[in-house]
Amino acid sequence: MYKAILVGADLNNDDMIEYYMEELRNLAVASDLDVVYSMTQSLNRITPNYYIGSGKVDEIKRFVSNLEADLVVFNNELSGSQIRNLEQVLDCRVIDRTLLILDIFAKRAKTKEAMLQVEIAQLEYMLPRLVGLRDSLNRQQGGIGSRGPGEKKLELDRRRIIRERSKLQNELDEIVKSRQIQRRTRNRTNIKKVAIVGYTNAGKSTLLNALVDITSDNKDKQVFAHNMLFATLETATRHIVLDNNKDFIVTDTVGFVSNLPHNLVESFKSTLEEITEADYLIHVVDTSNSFYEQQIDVTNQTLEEIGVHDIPTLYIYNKYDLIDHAIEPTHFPNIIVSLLDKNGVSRVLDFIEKEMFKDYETVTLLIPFDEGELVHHLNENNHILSQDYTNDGTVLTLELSQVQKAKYVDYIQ
Ligand SMILES: Nc1nc2c(ncn2[C@@H]2O[C@H](COP(=O)(O)OP(=O)(O)OP(=O)(O)O)[C@@H](O)[C@H]2O)c(=O)[nH]1
Ligand SMILES: [Mg+2]
Repeated sequence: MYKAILVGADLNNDDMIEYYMEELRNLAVASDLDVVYSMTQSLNRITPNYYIGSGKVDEIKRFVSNLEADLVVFNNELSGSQIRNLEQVLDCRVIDRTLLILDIFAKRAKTKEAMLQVEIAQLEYMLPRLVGLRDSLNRQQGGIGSRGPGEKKLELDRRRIIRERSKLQNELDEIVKSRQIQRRTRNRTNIKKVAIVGYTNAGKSTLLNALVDITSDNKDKQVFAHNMLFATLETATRHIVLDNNKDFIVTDTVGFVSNLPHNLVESFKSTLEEITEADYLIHVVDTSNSFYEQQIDVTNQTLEEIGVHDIPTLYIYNKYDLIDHAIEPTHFPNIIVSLLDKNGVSRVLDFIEKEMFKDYETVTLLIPFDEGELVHHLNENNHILSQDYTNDGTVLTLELSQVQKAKYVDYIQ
């Protein structure tokens, strides 16, 4: 295990610095680093050579040698020459937060699409930093940043990178195109689409699995849920049918972290599209994290950045079993639960139903006998409250959405 020292420059006395450093620590652990020390420096402005002041660099150097650290991880994004200058003085590898996140993503990517997305983001990160990175990767310690997904060695030749990037982009475009076609043919136009969003490790995949589990017998539709940052990098979509025939499509996708690298957001655009196209968002919050309020803000800021505005959102304050005090939710509508508890999941389902099918209305339709097909269709797809036969046709009392109501307006009694 490599020993790492974390360094955070606190620009303009940002009151989030403590939170960012905690996050950086978690990212480092997720990348199998042993964090031996963490330090911050208040900074009014960035110095071109080292980012931080040279006095601080000397201090870090002492810690590196006393603690025998293998690498120093900066919370701030460094330029190629800053990386090189810092490494020369500190005599160990230096990486930044972005490279660390890219490294975790590279480790986690499993599908072809995710691998391409990560590799494109890595190449984009490297292009403006070639000089610094070349020296850096020649150092043996701390194998971070030299490998793409699937242990593929990344090359540091400018022209080759540019060529490789456009090749990968073409491959990705092909995959994305075929997935979009699949999605369009699969989805009925009027079916509600729900996207599960939230900070990484909040319990999004756990929610998807629990929803499938409670509404169907199909156990092989479970996705990977695990106590690690960025367990999910790919999108999984499931069709949920409630007892009363109301149904929706739910999508689980990649989690967020603050300052998600811009390149990464860009290359994951196709994955994140599932969120921007949703009718509802379910925002899962890990209340056992003492910074959960900040995590909600980070998630909402990231959603804004990817172009999500005004999608109705249900907040799930999750992992309530892990805390021993009451919490006061600040976002509405919300529900406080533990997704590991079956009762909790039923409450979530009721809550989703109540919030999402708000526009449903009980109506009575009279359908002539020669339109038996329609009666059959409504029985299959809607919640029927009663059904009677009169001389004029079938009388159905059922729940309809406003869209359906407009469609069947001629039959309404
Ligand atoms: N104690 C407790 N653990 C939970 C609860 N919900 C989820 N977990 C655990 O939290 C961990 C992360 O859950 P995931 O569902 O993988 O989280 P995620 O939001 O999908 O995370 P990423 O895909 O990494 O972004 C897993 O180990 C879950 O078992 C809960 O209500 N209580
Ligand atoms: Mg997940």
